[in-house]
Amino acid sequence: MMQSILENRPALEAEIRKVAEVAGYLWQKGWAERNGGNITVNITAWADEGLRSLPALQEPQPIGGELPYLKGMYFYCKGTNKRMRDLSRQPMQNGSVIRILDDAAHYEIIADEAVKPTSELPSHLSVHNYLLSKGSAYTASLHTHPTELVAMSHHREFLAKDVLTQLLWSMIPETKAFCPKGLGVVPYLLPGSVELAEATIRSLSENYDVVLWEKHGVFAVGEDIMEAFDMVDTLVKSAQIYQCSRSMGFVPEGMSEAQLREMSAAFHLPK
Ligand code: 2HA
Ligand code: ZN
Repeated sequence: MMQSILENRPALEAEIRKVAEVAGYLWQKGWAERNGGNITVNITAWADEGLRSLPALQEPQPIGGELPYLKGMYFYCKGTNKRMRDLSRQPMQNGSVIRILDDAAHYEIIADEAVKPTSELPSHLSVHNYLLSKGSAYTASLHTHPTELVAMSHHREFLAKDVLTQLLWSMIPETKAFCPKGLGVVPYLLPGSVELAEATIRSLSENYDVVLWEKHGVFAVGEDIMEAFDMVDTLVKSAQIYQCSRSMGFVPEGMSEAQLREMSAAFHLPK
């Protein structure tokens, strides 16, 4: 049995356990068919000397651009073509740890096995580069396919700025409290493309933590993977209340403007 970098590194192991737990939720919720979705976590804070001195398992690979803030950083990445349901049981066989080289343009895989990182690596890494450039404490990024939110993104009227934010906030008080920046919207773009990565960063920079990729899924960032998951889960709860009401034959009334303002004041929310 080969040794895992998680052995004798309880803090790093706890972080990867969270990733595995979230991957299990994504599968159970039906948001992760086949290899759908991606997770990357900046684990540089847990990269001790021993981990930093591990040799590469493979030739350096291009990251698809130069991302200066990532120089010398370490990331856990879901593997390309790997399934969330498998990752939930075996995170180190369905994902790997990479090191970004000093040119900030190449990475190498260092542990546990030579599992090639996600097809969305360029977009995930550009988002991490953006977060670090802003001095953000966020370490985790999550892409998943939540059915109700993707369904809502097929309706043109819902795609205008903050229409969904207001609608989802008004379904249940917790949504505004726990997803206080709302839901950004990115028009349909080819999965894995540089254009999608750039549009995602533009939307995050308008002060959103969760953005909806039209007819595809969501992309969320947070201090850890659990926080990113919780925001998506909260938004989906609202979407379900809306759709449940519609399927019972009525348009839900929604909380009033005054009730939403009262929430913002009571919980010291930004919007
Ligand atoms: O990697 O969901 O958008 C699987 C995906 C890509
Ligand atoms: Zn996807």
